[in-house]
Amino acid sequence: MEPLIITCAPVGAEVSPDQSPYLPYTPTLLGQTARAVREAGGSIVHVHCRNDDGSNTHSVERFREAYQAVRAAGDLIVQFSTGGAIGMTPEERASVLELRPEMATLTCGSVNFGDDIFENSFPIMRGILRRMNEFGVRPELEIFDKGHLANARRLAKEGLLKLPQHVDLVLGVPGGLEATVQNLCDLVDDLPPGCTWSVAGIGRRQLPMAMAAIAMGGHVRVGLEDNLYYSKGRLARNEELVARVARISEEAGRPVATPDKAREILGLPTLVKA
Ligand code: KMH
Ligand code: ZN
Repeated sequence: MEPLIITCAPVGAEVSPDQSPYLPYTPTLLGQTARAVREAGGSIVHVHCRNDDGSNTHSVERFREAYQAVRAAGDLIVQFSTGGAIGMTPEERASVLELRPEMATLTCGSVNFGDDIFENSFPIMRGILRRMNEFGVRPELEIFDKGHLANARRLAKEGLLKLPQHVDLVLGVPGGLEATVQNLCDLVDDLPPGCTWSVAGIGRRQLPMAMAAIAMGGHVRVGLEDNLYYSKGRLARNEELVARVARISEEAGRPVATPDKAREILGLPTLVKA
């Protein structure tokens, strides 16, 4: 089996600093977390940004600072969110692509998201993809529901999306596909040929989904964006979640990928080191 790529999503749009002291919601904190995540075995950092007061932002300036902070912390693959937060405009969500991160997410369809709707109509997806193509940013396809894979195939047919790509199966969002091993297997069976994949289980399903992916030959996303807890009632630090997955994978005989190895597996260009 290929070495395991561990993505860390250290801070998302739905969790707030008053829920956990371990959310790296400023560029400085993000840089510190990135360093610890790298040491723990992570190879990709998925980036959302906050203002100093903790509110969500998709400002290009804040993302630039975040990008520089992660890069200063080492050789991790930097992946921007284009999902942003509920209520952001598609233009806002796509604006940060001009910074040309190595990767960025592309959610492949609308989905109920708690009591909200995370809107990703075909025009929205096409708009984000055009910007990705313009700036040479590699998409990671975010799949929250089974129909999202069909949407990705449709975008490929239209010529906007090149396949295969790396696919992240986000399971357990209230309103999306539940985080069960059966659902994970069904999605993996339905992947376009040649795609690599990871799973991001939400909440307490994060660890079981990670363990299934380790055994199946997929890759794993963990982090406080998806799950605030290490165990029942005990808040987690991002690097602890990464270290636990790395430990389990090594114990199972599957080494963890360095960022450079992850670039090779994902077909990303080698990082030019300064
Ligand atoms: N915050 C969610 C509405 C992504 O990063 O691309 C969307 C999200 C997905 O987190
Ligand atoms: Zn995200």
